Amino acid sequence: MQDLLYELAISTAEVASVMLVDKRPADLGVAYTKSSSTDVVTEMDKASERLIVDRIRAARPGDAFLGEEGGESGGSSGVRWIVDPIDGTVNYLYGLPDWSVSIAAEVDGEVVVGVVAVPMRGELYTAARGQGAHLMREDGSSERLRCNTGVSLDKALVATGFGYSAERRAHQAESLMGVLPRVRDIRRGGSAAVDLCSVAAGRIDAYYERGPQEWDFAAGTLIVQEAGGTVGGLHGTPPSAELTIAAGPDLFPPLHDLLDEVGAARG
Ligand code: LIP
Repeated sequence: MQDLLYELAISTAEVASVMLVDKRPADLGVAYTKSSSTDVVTEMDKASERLIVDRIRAARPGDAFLGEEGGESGGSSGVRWIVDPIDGTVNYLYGLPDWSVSIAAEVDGEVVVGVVAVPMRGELYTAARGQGAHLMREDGSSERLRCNTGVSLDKALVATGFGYSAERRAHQAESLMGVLPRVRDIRRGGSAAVDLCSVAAGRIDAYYERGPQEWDFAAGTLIVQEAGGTVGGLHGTPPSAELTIAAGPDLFPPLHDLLDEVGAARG
């Protein structure tokens, strides 16, 4: 079954990616906003989620879904799909390249398949539990992913992100002031799923953020784990909206302690 879910996630992410690139209106605008005036949704977020859910449901009518735009919808098969139709919507709206389609499949509460498509880079990141993580490129080449190891905190290149409320951003800026002098540098890409795949690919050493939802990190965290990395929140908790951290196994503990010290899970 895991192989079937894996193939379905890959083909569905590819179809959604083609639609998001080929059918993006030149005058794309904001359809509506959610938690704040900067938390935007475009017609393409809705169209992508509809395409993904309809395509998977046609193949597997009994499965459940959690989608960023459509929320939860039930099923009886024990399989749940966790879908972010466009992760990095603001990047997509502005025509920046770092947006992605993120699809994870969960069996009996455990994520076993994760796929993140980054169409503007021609890249598809995939992982199946126990099978490793891979990067497939448009030119047909692919490679097995291994995250960076042996990186000390002061030499770590760390990605992070900020929420959609002014109050949350003020807290995130405060904890960032504590982080910045203690690491090599910070990157703000705009898509949690892309950032997590960059950790898996060794393009950055770590990622942390307060606020990402399950659909932002479900696929990416499996890809990091299958690339040899560690993911979690504070004090042994799993990744969550409270705080999501991803890093190489030796960098995770000192980064965890720094984030705890600067209050990154507060506010
Ligand atoms: C985005 C996340 C990103 C975060 C943004 C936003 P969206 O998700 O991927 O990490 O910093 O604020 O939440 O809203 O584009 O799906």
